[in-house]
Amino acid sequence: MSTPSKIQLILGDITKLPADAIVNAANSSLMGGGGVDGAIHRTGGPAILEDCRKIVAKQGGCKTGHAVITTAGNLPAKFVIHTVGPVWNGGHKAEAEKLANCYRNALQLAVENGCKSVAFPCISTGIYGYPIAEAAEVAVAAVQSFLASNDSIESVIMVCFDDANFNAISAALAKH
Ligand code: AR6
Repeated sequence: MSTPSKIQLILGDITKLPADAIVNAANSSLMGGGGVDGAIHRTGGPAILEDCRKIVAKQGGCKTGHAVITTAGNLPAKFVIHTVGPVWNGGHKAEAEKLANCYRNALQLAVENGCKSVAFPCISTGIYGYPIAEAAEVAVAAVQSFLASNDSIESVIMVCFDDANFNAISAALAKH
């Protein structure tokens, strides 16, 4: 059974959310970047990058679709879960599966760290060029299927930074 009532949709800045974990759309280096990644490191401060460096020293970065967890530094959240979305490549390079893995693996890591509320940005829909409507379908399906099989997450907040993503997630939620 799916649990759509656990999913909230908001238009806004993910760095402002007091969720147990916020998810970062990072890159494999874990060394920061533009978009939401830049905003999270800028607002959260150097403690996040320090944790990322420790992870890189241990495991050498983060593969596409995988996730790692760090402190949230000065952010109102407790943790940042960094996941690496796929770069859009026309849709024939398993982009949908890799994007779904981002949501699943981030939620799994949240569960393992006792998080009850998790906020996501629209992974891969910025610099990585994933078409917004397709990304929204994948995101909503992946989150709903995770919530259907796991009771410990109480709230997933889909945080959209623009109207196009907000409308796409809203349409995907209405459909599923
Ligand atoms: N809060 C919520 N969403 C945001 C925010 C914010 N503060 N800022 C941007 N977004 P992007 P990607 C939205 O480009 O496509 C970085 O350089 C944005 O409007 O941040 O996965 C990384 O280091 C878009 O809808 O991530 C990687 O190299 C969504 O977040 C690369 O970009 C994702 O856009 C990852 O690209």
